[in-house]
Amino acid sequence: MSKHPQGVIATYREFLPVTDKTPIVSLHEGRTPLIAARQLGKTFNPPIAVYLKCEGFNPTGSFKDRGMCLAISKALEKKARAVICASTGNTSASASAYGARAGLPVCVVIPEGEIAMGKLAQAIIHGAKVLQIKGNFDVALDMVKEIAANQSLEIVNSINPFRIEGQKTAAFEVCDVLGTMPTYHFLPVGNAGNITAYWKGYREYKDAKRISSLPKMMGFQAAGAAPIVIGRVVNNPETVASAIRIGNPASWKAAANAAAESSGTIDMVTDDEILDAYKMVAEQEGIFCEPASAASVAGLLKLARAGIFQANDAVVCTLTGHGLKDVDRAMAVASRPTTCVNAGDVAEAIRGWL
Ligand code: AN7
Repeated sequence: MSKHPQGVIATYREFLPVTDKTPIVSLHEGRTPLIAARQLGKTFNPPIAVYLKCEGFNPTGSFKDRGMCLAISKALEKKARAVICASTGNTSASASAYGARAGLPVCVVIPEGEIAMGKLAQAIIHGAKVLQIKGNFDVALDMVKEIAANQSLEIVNSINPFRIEGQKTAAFEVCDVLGTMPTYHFLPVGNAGNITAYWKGYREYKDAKRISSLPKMMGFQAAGAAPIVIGRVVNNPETVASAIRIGNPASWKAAANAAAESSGTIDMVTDDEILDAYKMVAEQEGIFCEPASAASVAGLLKLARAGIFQANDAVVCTLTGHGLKDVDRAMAVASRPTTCVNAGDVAEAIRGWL
């Protein structure tokens, strides 16, 4: 086997709650690229260094794989008979893949018609039991909590602490690659597990003296689904960013703490700002993320306009999921529609193009 450890548990074992008895279920998640966004940072005044942590490069195309690796390994260790989750799509895709690999049955409960088709396809092809409900993510999560308790199933939503443990490894990777910590870390916020996980990771790296200070945690909700920002549960959350259409986040308090303790913020961006950022990273940086992921970049652009940055700041934005999960959205918003021409007219069509 490789001399390099593969997967987040092998790489960061000393920071994770595993023992020799834990059967490791890994798809070689993690070690995702941290890519300098050269166009983006240049446009600010002053220009700053911006990096994109491209979590869409994980095995199932989202950051969920880091936490799922831990959660499924621990479920196997305790000999769970099956696992269950509610999901806006990515958690269900990841649970289905890791469950398949572990030989554990997976049940996913999702809002009917509200998750991106790529994510639904993933759950189906990996053989999960897919239950679509009339109701949003928050309703699905409430249901899953109740059913899991009654039928002794293992929940693999981020209320499972092993999910947060695995996801904190993304913060370790950022520091390992930069050789230091960023000044700011921007993230989309839905159920608020990921910002909680990054904050835990950064604090543990500081305690271990791998970094000398902590970044400011900058979380962004979609304006139509921004309970933490407005300070109350949103009963009918609405946003084009279906992954973060969540009105009552499970890690609400932990996320608010991460922002407060780090002198960061939890703020919101409109759907238009999200889609502008989504197109910008695709057109100018060559990276195709899903709409929810672009909330981090939209937040960065919003605060850059407000003039909060200084010349030496280094900013990381996490792009949480891959754009190919939701091709319908890409087709709907792309700046350049396709043109159909007769084969004989291609040369002529190109002439007017550049
Ligand atoms: C692409 O899959 O909640 O704040 O059920 O898929 O940790 O919830 C997905 C969330 C951001 C928000 N970006 O992260 C689910 C689910 C993408 C996501 C988030 C999600 P959290």
